[in-house]
Amino acid sequence: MVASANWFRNASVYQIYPRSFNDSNGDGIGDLRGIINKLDYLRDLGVDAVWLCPIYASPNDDNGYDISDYQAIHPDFGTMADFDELLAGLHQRGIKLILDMVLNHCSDEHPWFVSAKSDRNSPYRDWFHWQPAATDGSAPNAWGSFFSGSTWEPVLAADGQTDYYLHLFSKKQPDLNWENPRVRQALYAMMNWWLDKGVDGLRLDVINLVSKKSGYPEGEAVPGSAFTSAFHQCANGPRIHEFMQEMNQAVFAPHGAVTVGETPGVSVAHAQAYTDPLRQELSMVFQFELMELDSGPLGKFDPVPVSAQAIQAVCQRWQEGLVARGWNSLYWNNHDQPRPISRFGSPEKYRELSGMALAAYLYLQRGTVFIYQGEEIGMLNLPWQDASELRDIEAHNFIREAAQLPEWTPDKIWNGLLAKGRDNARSPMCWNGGRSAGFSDNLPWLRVHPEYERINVAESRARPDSLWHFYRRLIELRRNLALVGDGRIEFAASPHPQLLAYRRYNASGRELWVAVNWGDAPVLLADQADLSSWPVWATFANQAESLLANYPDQSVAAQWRPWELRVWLSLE
Ligand code: TEU
Ligand code: CA
Repeated sequence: MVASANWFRNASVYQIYPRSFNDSNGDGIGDLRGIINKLDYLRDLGVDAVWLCPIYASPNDDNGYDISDYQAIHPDFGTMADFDELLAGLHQRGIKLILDMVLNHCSDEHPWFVSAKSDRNSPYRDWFHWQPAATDGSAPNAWGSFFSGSTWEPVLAADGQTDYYLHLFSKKQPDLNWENPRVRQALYAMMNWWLDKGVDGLRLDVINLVSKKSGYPEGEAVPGSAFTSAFHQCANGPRIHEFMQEMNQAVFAPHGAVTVGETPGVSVAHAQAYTDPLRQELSMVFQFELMELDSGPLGKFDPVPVSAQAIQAVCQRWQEGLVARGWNSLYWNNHDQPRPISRFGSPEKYRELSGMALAAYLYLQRGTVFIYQGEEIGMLNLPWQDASELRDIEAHNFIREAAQLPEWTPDKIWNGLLAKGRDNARSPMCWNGGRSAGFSDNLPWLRVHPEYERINVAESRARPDSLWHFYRRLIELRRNLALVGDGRIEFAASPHPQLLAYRRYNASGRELWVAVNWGDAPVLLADQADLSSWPVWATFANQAESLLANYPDQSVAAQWRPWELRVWLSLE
């Protein structure tokens, strides 16, 4: 067994978006009791931990990422007693709980901000970022928010003066001022309160944005980047590592809590600094490079095709970059991203085959795995009909903003949303072929996938060769094979652009080989020349056992079938 402080190294974490997981009381919104009712499902899948997206009191401008009380459960989700029961039920089954902490901003309805906004002399005024208007009365600088429009919102004070407050996300998500030590202490005390309850870890929302440069320098938009200039000015700011170390000492270390920082835009070098155990900052971070591969010149909603080689290049850079210091997280999707088979796989022709190939390719690398609800049954993006079906603030703000810009036609806007909109992931979990896919006995808050009768948990569990059973085996294999947690990795130069492979090895002398044909087209390696630059599968396979496969017959031939996956472990 892996030492307990490092339990996360071989672990698979299952992410739950509570609004969309399971509705127990028929109001169309998933809730904590709904999760409690599915605890045996999580045990059967075999996951080591659950990451729960925000469940706190919130006006839901951004579905709970705008928190108005960090120590209260949103009534839509249930009560604190429900929470305690959920935590106990997880622990009874040997599953750990990771809570989502939104520390960069709170809700504009949080009492801190209500006070700060109403009175310049409020003790909470300095808990936020306030700036006077520019000389012409406009916003302090030209920063653009993640959710379109300016990052600055004007507030008219009693004396007739206008001040602006900073919000990197929606205007209902004012940024907290981490320069003020009282803010940091309040957040640390709040997190300690949750950890004292027995919570095992924390996912820290956009944590690399909390240290702002003094003077809010405008900077320039970086061409070809999915992120705005505000983002570039605020990411990995001047005091960020000091803050992470202080928080580690005050909160994480005393509880032995595992942490994963959501850090858009981090480089390998940044990630080393955040996750080197000697520095005592974070256990790991979510980096975004796989998620940015399909962003075109106009950003996230301008999707471009992604090659297998591009995927391997990102994986290789991160795996090699964090091998000596630091730790990777491995994920294909979350509540902000589209469904991975729709995005990187073959949703129509080879839904399950490509789902298996994607999962094994990434999740047998070195790092902690994060599986997003529905991924294990191969859920897909939705064929949305029109904007009235969408619920996400990002989508609606984008539609409004892009409609004013000449480079965006209505078709281009809509195609971008179909491919990349966040509601794709937030559509309710499909449990069975019954009413509302078994998610609710009422009309859900967001449209159910129209193919729920074909793609659902009951169907997938009933079929031994399904994607669900593949995920269960993969999770088990990760946990039981030390090589997956601690082994080194070497990526293979490929004889064909569509073939990706790597091997894992450690001091034991055993080796794990993983290879995938990344595409719908079969690949035939014709001659010896091709094979010389490729792992010699035929030789290796003679002294190895097949551990996982997505075709029933694992013949080791020069012929690679569509999305064929081969995972081999050398014999002892
Ligand atoms: O996301 C921050 C983030 O960087 C993105 O994933 C972002 O949501 C998306 O790319 C916008 O294009 C986190 C949360 O995961 C997200 O749900 C919240 O909306 C956001 O922070 C604000 O709290
Ligand atoms: Ca409910």
